[in-house]
Amino acid sequence: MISTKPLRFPKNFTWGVATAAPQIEGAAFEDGKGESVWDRFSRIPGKVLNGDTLDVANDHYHRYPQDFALMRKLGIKNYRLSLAWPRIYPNGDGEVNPAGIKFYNKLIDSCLKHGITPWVTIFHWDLPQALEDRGGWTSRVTVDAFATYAETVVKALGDRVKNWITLNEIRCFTVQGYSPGCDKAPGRRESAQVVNQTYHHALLCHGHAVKAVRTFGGKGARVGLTDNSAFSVPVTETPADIAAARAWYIDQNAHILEPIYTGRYSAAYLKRTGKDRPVVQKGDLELIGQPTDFLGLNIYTGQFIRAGKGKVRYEELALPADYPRTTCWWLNIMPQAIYWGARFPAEVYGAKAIYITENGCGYDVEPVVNDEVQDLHRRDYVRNYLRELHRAIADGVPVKGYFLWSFMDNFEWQDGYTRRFGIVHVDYKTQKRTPKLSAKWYSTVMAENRIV
Ligand code: GBH
Repeated sequence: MISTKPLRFPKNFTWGVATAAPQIEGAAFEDGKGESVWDRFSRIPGKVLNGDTLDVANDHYHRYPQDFALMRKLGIKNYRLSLAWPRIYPNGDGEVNPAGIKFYNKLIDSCLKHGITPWVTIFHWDLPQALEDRGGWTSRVTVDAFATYAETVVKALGDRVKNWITLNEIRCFTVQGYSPGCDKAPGRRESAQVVNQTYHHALLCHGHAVKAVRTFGGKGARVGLTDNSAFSVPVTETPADIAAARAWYIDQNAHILEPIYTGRYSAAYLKRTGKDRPVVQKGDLELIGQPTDFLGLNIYTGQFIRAGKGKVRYEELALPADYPRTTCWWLNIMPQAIYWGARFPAEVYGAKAIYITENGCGYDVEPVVNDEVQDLHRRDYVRNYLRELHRAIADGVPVKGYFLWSFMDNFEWQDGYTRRFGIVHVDYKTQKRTPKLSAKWYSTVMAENRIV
């Protein structure tokens, strides 16, 4: 009989699932929670598909004990969640809302009681609207307010939470919220200089959060950023194309990963941005460049690159119209992105511990057969990415964990509730949760610590 060689993951590999507060909690105006930029943005006609709002979402605010029970049943041991800043500080700064702290205390206790380790993201895009009204990410007022918020939550939860993620995907709440043509909250249209300044302010917040964890996090606390870097895939795995893909990767991520890992903006970045470069104050880069414990990466897709001709270092290739993708126009299926996406930061910046803090896929249509959502497209997507992740580990890339996005279908930002990313199906009329085929498959992967 022919046997298959099991693709095992290292002992102690962290398997988990991820969500974010604004996408699942609902209770958008309950117990003193303030308005977030997404609460406001979703009410502007035409911004979110079908006019969907975050008001109720998955009602996780009231259903978290049942959700944790389901996670336990599926064998999920690690859960990446985020905290809603406007629940803790309804006005962004000023008075803390005790009901917000109380809610997260109860939630973390329940999570732990179900045998699940929480991985807490301090900020996942839901800026208090009150701060947006005072300039939002263009202003250092937001940075100061964030520093206080980060300190407050680390002090409140740090006795039980040991894994902290500072910010989720800086690009998505800066460039995609403040640039012409962008589609995310708050939907402003600012100049290149102002947009570069918003990155810089977000980087400062990352620094403040690292400081808060070091100061108040207690024993064993660890902290890192989650970035959605731009990921490249060499067209051929030959030295010339790999070098080209690496050069492209360095150029694309200079404004976020360089200052975090080197404590400076690279000469190439400063030259490229010229007079649009961010204004940097004394002490900023020291704050931003403090050592972290890991790098979180959300890897979904990539850009094909090959060596350029003559003096041109690289060539970006456009995808054919019929290239395989999910229902999301941007989510082209490219498993090798997870291989190179993990490998380049280890090689270029010396990242010592990498966690894939998100990977997954979204579809509008998922077949129901005999009452089961048979999402074989998701099972296939995840399996193919995991094979490439396994290859990265075998090649010596220090990948320590993987979190599947998402535990359950949820509010997919500008795509509302139409686009489903969950391994658990949510019926938004009844709030019934039903594990899909992919959830059962992933349960076996986690239990056996290998690709099945
Ligand atoms: C993640 O973002 C988010 O962290 C999560 O909240 C979300 O639900 C999940 O993925 C699924 O989307 O303007 O060309 O960049 C994923 C990264 C970056 C994907 C912005 C969509 C828009 C296309 N996102 N991108 S583009």
